[in-house]
Amino acid sequence: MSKRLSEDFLWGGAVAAHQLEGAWQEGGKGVSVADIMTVGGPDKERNITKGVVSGEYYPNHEAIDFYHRYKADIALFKEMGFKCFRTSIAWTRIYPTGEESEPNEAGLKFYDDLFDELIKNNIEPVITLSHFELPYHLVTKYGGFRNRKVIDLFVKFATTCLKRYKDKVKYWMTFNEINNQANYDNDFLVFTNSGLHFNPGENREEGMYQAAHNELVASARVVKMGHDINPNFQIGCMIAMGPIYPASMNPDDVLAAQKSMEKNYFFADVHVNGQYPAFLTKYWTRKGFNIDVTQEDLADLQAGTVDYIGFSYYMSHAVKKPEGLNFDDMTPENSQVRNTYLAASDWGWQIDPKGLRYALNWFTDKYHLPLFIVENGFGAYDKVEEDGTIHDSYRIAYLQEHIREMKLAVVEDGVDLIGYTPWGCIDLVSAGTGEMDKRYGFIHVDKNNQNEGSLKRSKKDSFYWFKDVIATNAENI
Ligand code: BGP
Repeated sequence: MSKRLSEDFLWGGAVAAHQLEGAWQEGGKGVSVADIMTVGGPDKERNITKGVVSGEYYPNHEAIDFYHRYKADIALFKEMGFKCFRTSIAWTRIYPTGEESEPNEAGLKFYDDLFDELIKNNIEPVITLSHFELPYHLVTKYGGFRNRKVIDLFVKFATTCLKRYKDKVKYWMTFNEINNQANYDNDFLVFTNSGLHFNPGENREEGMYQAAHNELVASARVVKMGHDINPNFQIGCMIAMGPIYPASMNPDDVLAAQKSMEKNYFFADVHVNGQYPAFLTKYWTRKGFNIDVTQEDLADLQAGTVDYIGFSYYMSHAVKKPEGLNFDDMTPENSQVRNTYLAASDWGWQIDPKGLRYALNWFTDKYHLPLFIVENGFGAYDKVEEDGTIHDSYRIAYLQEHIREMKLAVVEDGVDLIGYTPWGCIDLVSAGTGEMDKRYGFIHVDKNNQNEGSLKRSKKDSFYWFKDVIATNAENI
């Protein structure tokens, strides 16, 4: 087996439209769920407002103004040697409310131009169709993905994109981090994924499973449609992967970890195998959940299985079986514990490079499909020195350790890996907190949490480091 990554390994970077484009009302764009969220912080939740409220600051509205500056930014990606660039298509640029019968040509043209610019620079676009960008209108009118009507509207949007860009884009993903909503007690995660607000007294978990099912069906229909439009398309799912370890060698904790993995990652089972695993349908029965799953849905799931698994990896987790509760009643709140072997970022995300190797092997053992690491990175505060330099050694250290483990998974364990796109390759608005000062980039953007700054771009130390990693295909790591 080769000791090297393949020469066509897709090195690049990843972003999402709503976190960097800005221009929230330009080119006919409609309001998305990301446009109505304010800024939080390490200790403050991001607030979801009822529509756009005057006087509130919404960081995604301008973001880093990539919409107007993408040519210069792509030149910097090219300078780093990117082979690919992952971004999303903002649904509300194409169908501003989600319900128009015809797409918005200005929105389609923007992505034509963006993809042309990438291709001109030999950078392959890798495109997510839904990255926390649901039209807000579909929340107010239908309650988001809980309503089956939204399946059809998503398929319409996705089909428009797959047809329009069929000769420009080969790698697609359907729903970003679809499994985040497994944490159904978290208002932010269920809202950004599926546009869900729960009524008082409603069973949140059951509501989440219905919305998730509707998304899984929508995804499968889009995969099937995509393969008909262009058989060369590679269409993947996108899973937020944080392996869940047992807190001890107590068999109860080992089983607790396995059960938690099942609840978080069954989404991948459905995407890959085209059917629900038995542990989940039995769980629904025990809980008395009544999920609307039709015969047609089951056929759709079978017909639209994915070509690869895209995933994000930031950290791992650990669980302890809660005393006196059975496995069915475990939630992240009552079972997760800190891993005492690991340090954490300023936002409490525990740093675990070996967990990435573990994740790559776990996916491979379970699904036997090519993998694509489409997000990995270290959110940190950066300091700009007087002379304008930024010495982000902590970020280099994080990425270096993760790339080392990734390489081991490929060259020693034989994992089939398409590429690696670190998250937030240029500083952008944090999805979780809305902060600008939680930075991931190789490229610094002069803007802070208070909406101050010139938006000037500058290269951090990690820019030169990652350029060398790509140029040498990580030979020196
Ligand atoms: C993932 C999302 C991204 C991104 C990243 C970092 O959950 O797919 O959109 O933002 O995490 O998270 P955050 O921005 O909260 O630091």
